[in-house]
Amino acid sequence: MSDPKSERPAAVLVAIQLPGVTDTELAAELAELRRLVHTLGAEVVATVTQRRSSPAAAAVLGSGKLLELGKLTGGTGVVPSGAPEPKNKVRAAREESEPGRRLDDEEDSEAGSESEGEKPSRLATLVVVDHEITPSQTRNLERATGAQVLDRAGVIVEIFHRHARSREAKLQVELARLAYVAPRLRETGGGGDRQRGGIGGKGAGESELELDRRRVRDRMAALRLEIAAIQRDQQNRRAHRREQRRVALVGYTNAGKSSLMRALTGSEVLVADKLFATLDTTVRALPEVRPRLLVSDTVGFIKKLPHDLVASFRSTLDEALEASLLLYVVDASDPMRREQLEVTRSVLAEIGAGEIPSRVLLNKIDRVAPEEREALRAEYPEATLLSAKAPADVAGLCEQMVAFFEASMVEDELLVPYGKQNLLGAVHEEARVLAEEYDEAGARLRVRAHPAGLERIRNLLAR
Ligand SMILES: Nc1nc2c(ncn2[C@@H]2O[C@H](COP(=O)(O)OP(=O)(O)OP(=O)(O)O)[C@@H](O)[C@H]2O)c(=O)[nH]1
Ligand SMILES: [Mg+2]
Repeated sequence: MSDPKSERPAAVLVAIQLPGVTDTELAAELAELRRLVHTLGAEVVATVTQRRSSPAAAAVLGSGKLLELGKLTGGTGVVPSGAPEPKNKVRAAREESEPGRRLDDEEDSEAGSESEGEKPSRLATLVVVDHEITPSQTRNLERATGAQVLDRAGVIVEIFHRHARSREAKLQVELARLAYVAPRLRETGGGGDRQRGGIGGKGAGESELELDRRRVRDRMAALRLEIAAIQRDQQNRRAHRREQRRVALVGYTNAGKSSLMRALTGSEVLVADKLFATLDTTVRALPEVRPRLLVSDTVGFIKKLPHDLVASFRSTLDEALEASLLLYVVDASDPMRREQLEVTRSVLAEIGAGEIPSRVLLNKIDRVAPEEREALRAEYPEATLLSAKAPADVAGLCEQMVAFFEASMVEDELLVPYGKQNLLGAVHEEARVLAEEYDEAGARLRVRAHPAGLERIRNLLAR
């Protein structure tokens, strides 16, 4: 009797509803967090939310809600006081003031569990907080719940860790993980958190903490060096592609970028109903399109992407920066599509891609009801509505891409002498041959190409 669902670790989501955050916004936020947790391989069995002006300093939730959370995880629901911590006095002072804030804590609070207030069938071993939490909040929550505690950034870093496939992505993720772990090491004062970095063993004269910090620093430095070497290599490869026309598929995670990439180029890139399925950029040529047109599939975006990951994955996005056309892929069936497009736009603007010509693709239109399609057309008059699953739509997109570059192409005549027929392959890569005639001098080709491509061919022919 093995129920695969029950083999997934059970998780509880914790969120504070800050002033100004509507119920709908909170629900959308939690839905995304639930998907992140699901991608991580856990199953959300309950959600604890609380209205507060800010997360409680000690353990995010107020004491009453913390007790409730403790019941869901089998923990005490109380942050033990008198723990041997450097910050203990401050924290103890805060905790003493908690009873006075209890009323405030309970104000308007609400908790829901997945099964309509019923007790979840099993105790949760993972608590995921929808806010950035400090190392001491993490520790306090861990003590009060007896469960592992992650915040949103932590969950995303873990997903990246599991999905990284290329050497570079693996190194980037390790760097981001260490950056996430390092400040937590700093405040732990040694002890149990050390193994998170996968490191240990003490040198003479160094405290555990100093040693850990040094090791993390050394490892981060080594990683940066190795990544820089890989990137130099990639830059060389990219320089070769630079002459060619490039289109980049960019957008929120799960919007359908890889699906479009597959449909457009026939490449076997991974498509999965998971967040951050793609972490590496893949570049492929559109089949049968001349001159060659390259398409790149890129890592997806998410709101509140941890800063270290943004930095890490910037290099992956350099690919997008070199494109002449950006296709913003949006999941049209997602109620949060507007915000998702906004996040994508702002991250790309941040890395300097704001000026690149772009088009919006409203994907997954097959999942949108006809009347809503009309509303979408009105809202995004310039956008293309399509489905990566409809071959006719994909063919239309391909035409659209070709048309975009057509405007900058010129027509010309080339003479390929009989002695240089070996260059015909190169000509066909760089140009579309409209007509060809043979006379005593060689092949006279009427071609359409980009000026730069034409120049390259002329240089080859002149050699
Ligand atoms: N119904 C429908 N589903 C789609 C469409 N395009 C993509 N999907 C599904 O959406 C999910 C995500 O697709 P991907 O192509 O992996 O998305 P992505 O943008 O590459 O996601 P990341 O790599 O995580 O950033 C998959 O389950 C796809 O099958 C579409 O046009 N219609
Ligand atoms: Mg993808």
